[in-house]
Amino acid sequence: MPITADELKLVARTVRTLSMDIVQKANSGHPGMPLGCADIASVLWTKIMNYNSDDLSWVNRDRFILSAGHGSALLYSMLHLSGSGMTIDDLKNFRQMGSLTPGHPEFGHTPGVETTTGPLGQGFANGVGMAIAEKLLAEEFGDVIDHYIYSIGGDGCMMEGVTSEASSLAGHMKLGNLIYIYDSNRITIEGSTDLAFTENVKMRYESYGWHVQEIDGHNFSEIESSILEAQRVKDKPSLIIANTIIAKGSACMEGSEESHGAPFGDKEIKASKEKLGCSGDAHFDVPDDVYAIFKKVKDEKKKIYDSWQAKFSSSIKGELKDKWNTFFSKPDIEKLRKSLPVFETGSKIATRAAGGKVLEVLYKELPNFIGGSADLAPSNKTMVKNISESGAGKVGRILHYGVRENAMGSIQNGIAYYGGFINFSATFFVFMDYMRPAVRLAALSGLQSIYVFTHDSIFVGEDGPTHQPVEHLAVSRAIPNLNVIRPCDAEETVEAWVSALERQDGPTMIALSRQNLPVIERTDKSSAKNLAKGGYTIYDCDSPDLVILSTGSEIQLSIEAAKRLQSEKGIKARVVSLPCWELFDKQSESYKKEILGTGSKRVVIEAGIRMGWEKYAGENALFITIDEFGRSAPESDLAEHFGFTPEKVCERILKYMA
Ligand SMILES: Cc1ncc(C[n+]2csc(CCOP(=O)(O)OP(=O)(O)O)c2C)c(N)n1
Ligand SMILES: [Mg+2]
Repeated sequence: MPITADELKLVARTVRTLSMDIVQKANSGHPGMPLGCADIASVLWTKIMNYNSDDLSWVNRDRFILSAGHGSALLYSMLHLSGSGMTIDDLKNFRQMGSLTPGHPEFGHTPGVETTTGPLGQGFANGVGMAIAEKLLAEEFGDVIDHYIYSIGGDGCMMEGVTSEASSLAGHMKLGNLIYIYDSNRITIEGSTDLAFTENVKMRYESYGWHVQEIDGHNFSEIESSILEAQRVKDKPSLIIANTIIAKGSACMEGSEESHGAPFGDKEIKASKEKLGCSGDAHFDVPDDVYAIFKKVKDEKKKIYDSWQAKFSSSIKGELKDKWNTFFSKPDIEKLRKSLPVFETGSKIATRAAGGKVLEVLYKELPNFIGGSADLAPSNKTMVKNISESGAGKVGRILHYGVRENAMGSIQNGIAYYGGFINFSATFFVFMDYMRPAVRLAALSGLQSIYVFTHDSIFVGEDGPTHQPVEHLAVSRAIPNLNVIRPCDAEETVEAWVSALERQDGPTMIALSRQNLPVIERTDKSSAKNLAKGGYTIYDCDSPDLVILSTGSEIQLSIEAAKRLQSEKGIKARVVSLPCWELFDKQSESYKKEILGTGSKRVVIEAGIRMGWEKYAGENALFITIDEFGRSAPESDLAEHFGFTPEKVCERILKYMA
């Protein structure tokens, strides 16, 4: 029995009363958007989306992204009504410590929440990543994968630059599985969009190559028919501009920016409920009829789910099943190790080039390994031959993001949210600034987004300070739950990748050099495998007079300086490679003490700002760091100017020791 218009009306009314109550009880939150989008959400959850509320991780479910994350009360209401495990008590605990209903949706925290949203625009960009993942998975496994990615975003999402970048790429790639609904209420926090947003969104999206429709977002049949039309358009992503009224259904708040981000107050809520034909005194009330409607919806959707399961069993078997399992399980690292490159001690290779050699193996050995650069692949060394590439109207395992770092970070998170793939992005380290919002969200959401950031210091050289990161290591290390790895040579680069592959519950950043670096001479004790511990002694001596702490390209310099101090001055120095602070911090106190030594003399050598190093070296250490912007000059002149030569380093250490 199809859902009738009266039933939809009842569902939407319940979404409205619930959303008002949720925000009121918390005494904080955003009621305007949920009321304005209640009609759209009711259609989506009852008539459009395929899902199984008893199996929220079903691979072929339609994805729903609330890009306007402030409207979380809407999503939580839908998760309750659809029987996805959210209870009325959860709704009553909106925005409270430890509840399943935080202020903005958090992936990994609340079952049924597909992406962490709140920073506007992110959700729309995440969806593009999901759409890419869906298409790639369908290419591998056929039509057992054939679903849509739906999202609702508001004026704010439409204004954000990240949305523009992502939408431009989605149009180019013809991601027909994307169906975005723009909650065009023409209201943002400061008032009417006339204040700051008067462009023609329809024309803009048409020029991106999208299929665009405009509807009355409160008319059930227009909502449904526009979505069905969007589904039929296979070769273009779809935007449905839904003209809505913020706070629709409320007594006095309709169309007002005041409804955006504050509870209505008891009086307005009572009046609104009465206007909607409900009791003004009932709170968190869900009529039995509404539960009955969702029972009916669930039964219908279960049939679709069951027939999909049958199709899956009959089509994904034998070798295809094995392949499927490689997509959805952790890679066998020990097996992979047999194929990973080894490098000759003393030979010189830039860590970005070593990273490129690793990528060749990963692309070959792991069918679910994908990624790409923001138009810097030749410099990042991320191009691999004979691997499918994305382009106009097609997806590929090598993604050409174009010059769109901002969207790249968020699209890559979308791929990670989706699951089944291991994915990386690449650019110059200095341009990570353009993707910081996404890096932060990957860390917050525990996503395996991997970053290949090359040209990791002033030793970029002639391109000058615009292209020379100095504060970027510190900025990255400041982000909780992000592993920042700066390998010192090719061997550590291999181990950095191993670490990134092992880590499935958070992002890993690999900072790589432009310039050639020698492959360091190692003993069993100083094996690069120690990178897994974050830090280790790479050059040792008995009872050292001082300990040098360093990373990346400055390790060779540190070892060279240590050798000179010993041979010329009889000063004994140990060099500690600390490629990943976050991993080192997880080691036992005794291990850390053993590595850092107990003496009072410590030297830090890193071509970046000093910030943070005090934690390992103490305040009284010598800091050979770069606490200003670099210069446009050849690498050797920069080393001379900033004191990163063995002579200058030894000079400063001698002064410090005295
Ligand atoms: C990147 C970012 N900037 C600013 C905000 C703060 N903010 C939250 S909602 C909002 C206005 C959103 O307007 P719209 O999307 O039209 O939502 P509506 O008021 O219609 O619900 C702003 C500026 C944010 N969440 N994210
Ligand atoms: Mg708005």
